[in-house]
Amino acid sequence: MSTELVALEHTLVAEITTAADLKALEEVRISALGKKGRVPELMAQLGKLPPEEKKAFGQAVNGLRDRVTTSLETRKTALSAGALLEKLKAERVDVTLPVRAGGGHDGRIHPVSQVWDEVIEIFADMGFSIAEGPDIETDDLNFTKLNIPEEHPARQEHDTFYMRSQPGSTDAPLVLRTHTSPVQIRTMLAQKPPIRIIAPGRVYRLDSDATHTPMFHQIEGLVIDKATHLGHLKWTLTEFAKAFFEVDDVKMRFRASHFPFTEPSMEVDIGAEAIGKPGKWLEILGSGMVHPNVIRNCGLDPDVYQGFAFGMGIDRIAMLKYGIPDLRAMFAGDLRWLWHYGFSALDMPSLAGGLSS
Ligand code: 2NM
Repeated sequence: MSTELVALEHTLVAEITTAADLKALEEVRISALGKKGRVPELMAQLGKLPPEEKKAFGQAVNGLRDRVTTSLETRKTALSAGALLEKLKAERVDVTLPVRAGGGHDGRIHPVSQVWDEVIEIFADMGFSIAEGPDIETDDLNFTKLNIPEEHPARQEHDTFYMRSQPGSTDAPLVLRTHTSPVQIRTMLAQKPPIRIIAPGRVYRLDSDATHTPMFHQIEGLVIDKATHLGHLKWTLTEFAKAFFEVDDVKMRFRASHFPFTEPSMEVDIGAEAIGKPGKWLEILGSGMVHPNVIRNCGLDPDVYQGFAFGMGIDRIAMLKYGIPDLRAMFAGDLRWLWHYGFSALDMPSLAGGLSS
């Protein structure tokens, strides 16, 4: 190999190993191997050589180019690792620092999250466990097991989001759950009573106007045991209403209603005194004694076991408690709204501390 080539290789390797960062290294690469770089320049001389020297020279330049390429890659790997370490060091965040004071532009807890936690706190204190299930359910768990027959209006397309398990599948369609009741069904299928659970979660209905959003949040509850009766239902829901609205006493009205999965069924209103609007009734939830068919569908003997269930819209009771006028603003993602209606991350609901203090 000519001394010229040896000298160039030494120069290039020296430049590569001393390149201080990825940018400098890239400049070396361009000046060495780029279109007008020193190595292609050498190759261009090939044409001027006598034929008997061409082969050896060409091989020598190729060998040089390969070794320079390898050095470049090795250095690039080393510099990248270093650059990552530098970046990690520079972007280090001390999460133990105190919260920055004031400004009002710090994070806020969404009212739905706040009320979700408040309701869970109340029922956990009464001895309920929290159960969860998937948002995508089978028709069987969302409807059939709940004593909702084929021809029930809730099954019609206008209420339910149906989906196929895969494109073109002819399996029974799946549904986005229209309530969290399938969680109660799963619980009864999986464990023996006594059962005391609440199931908070997102639910979906094909319905969108001033007072309905296609996704909303529910908390449902279920109590099953051998001697559970309507008195337990009334006490539980009255205690819940007092704790949730943070009042010593609350007027309750249990209005006869109808749900396929309960018998008897009741809608529950509270006297609006609880939110400072005396003289009016406000509907807060639906409830009832679990229908014997539902208990049987879950493999339990309705002559042995009975119980009650209830369900409420988290978004709706959040609006009632905190005076939020517009449902759709809840999910619009407007930060000004969140700064106004949101909660401090430090205001975690606790019964001892006052739920919303
Ligand atoms: C409601 C109202 C009344 C309910 C019933 C059941 C189950 F699974 F036990 F049958 N879960 N949830 C229920 C009862 C839900 O929501 C307005």
